[in-house]
Amino acid sequence: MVSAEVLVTSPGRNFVTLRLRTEDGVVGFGDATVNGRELAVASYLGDHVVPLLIGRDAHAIEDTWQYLYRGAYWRRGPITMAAIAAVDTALWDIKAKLAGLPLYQLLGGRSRRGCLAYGHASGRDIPELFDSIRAHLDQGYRALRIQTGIPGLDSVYGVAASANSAVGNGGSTARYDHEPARRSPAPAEEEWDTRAYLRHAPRVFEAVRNEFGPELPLLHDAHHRLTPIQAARLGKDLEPYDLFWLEDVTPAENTAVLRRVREHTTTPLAIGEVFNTIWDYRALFEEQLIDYVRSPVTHAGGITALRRILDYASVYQIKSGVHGPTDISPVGLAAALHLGIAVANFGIQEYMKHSAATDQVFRPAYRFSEGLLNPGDGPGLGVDYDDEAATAHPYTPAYLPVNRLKLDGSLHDW
Ligand code: CS2
Ligand code: MG
Repeated sequence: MVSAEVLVTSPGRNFVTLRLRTEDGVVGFGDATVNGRELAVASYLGDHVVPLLIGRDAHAIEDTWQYLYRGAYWRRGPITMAAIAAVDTALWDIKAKLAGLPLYQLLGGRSRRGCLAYGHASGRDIPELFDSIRAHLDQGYRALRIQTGIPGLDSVYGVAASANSAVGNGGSTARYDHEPARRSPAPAEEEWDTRAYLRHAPRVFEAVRNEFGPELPLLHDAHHRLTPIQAARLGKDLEPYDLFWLEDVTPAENTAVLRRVREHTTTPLAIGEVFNTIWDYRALFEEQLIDYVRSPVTHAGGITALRRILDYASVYQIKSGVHGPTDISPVGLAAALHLGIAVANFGIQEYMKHSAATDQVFRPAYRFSEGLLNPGDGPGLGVDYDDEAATAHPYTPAYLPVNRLKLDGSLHDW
């Protein structure tokens, strides 16, 4: 490599991108965005990784991965792994461009017509939710994540603030309030009440099944907020509504608790959007405690690492369910789609459309049609970086909210 640039832009939300360039002028991109901690990973890359890349062989993807992972001594962690992911993704982009092939061809070729995508349907109440579901179905979605407001709580993370919100797409496919971060010098504070949530969630899914029938795959995200026994109860209570998955029921540090959840429910479980290595999944795979892997390319150490995780998962009939909110940049999403189109154990891909301003910077080639995402057939990842458009959007601090219990203001799990 002759150059490695760390690019930070904020077309509505912050993104960190690595651009590598070879001596013959081939350019590759990698996503290193860590929502709410963007400058930490930009500094890790700029201070500690970029100097090691100049002069390295751009073809040596595996060796570079091992060099940055084993060589750092301080292994794992979201910042380190996002930095490695960006290098790895950019090197795959370069290799595919040099081969003149879309990246998925280097990963084994096409295994399916497209990657089944799920969108985010939400509403403050059930009528708003139904509007949002209808709007998504009209746009072609064939699987939907369902989140709603909870009676007694002013706002709930993952729910669009208003069906007519001017933010994002507008109408009843509006982005939710924090999208998923909010530009401000400090996190917003939200109230949380687990008992109210546990009472309300089954009613929502009952209403959705009554209105929309048994076919539509429905997903739900509990955002790490439950204890093991609460999670077990939610899984059991949702069984009649046949969820595609229930996501992040408990905090991610203590994965052993999923044994307790699994003992009690046949609702499929998904976890891993905040994991960063294959080791986080070991017990979960070997004991078959989960059904879907949520890691994105961006936070799991790149295409090389996520491919390895998914191969390991396949031994246990566990499938991919890659994280795809707007804080995964178009570069990270493109990487997921090339992997998703190729691997045998693809499950589903989260898809929360980026803003028009974001797409102007990255110019992604991927397309959504009839519920499926396709990465495009040009050489490489199929993304670009428009420096002029990017510079018009300087970095702006933004944070995810925090939760405090409505009962007494204690800080609660996220
Ligand atoms: C969510 C994300 O998409 C999801 O499943 O959990 O919105 C998540 O909260 C953000 O990506 C956090 O950065
Ligand atoms: Mg999630």
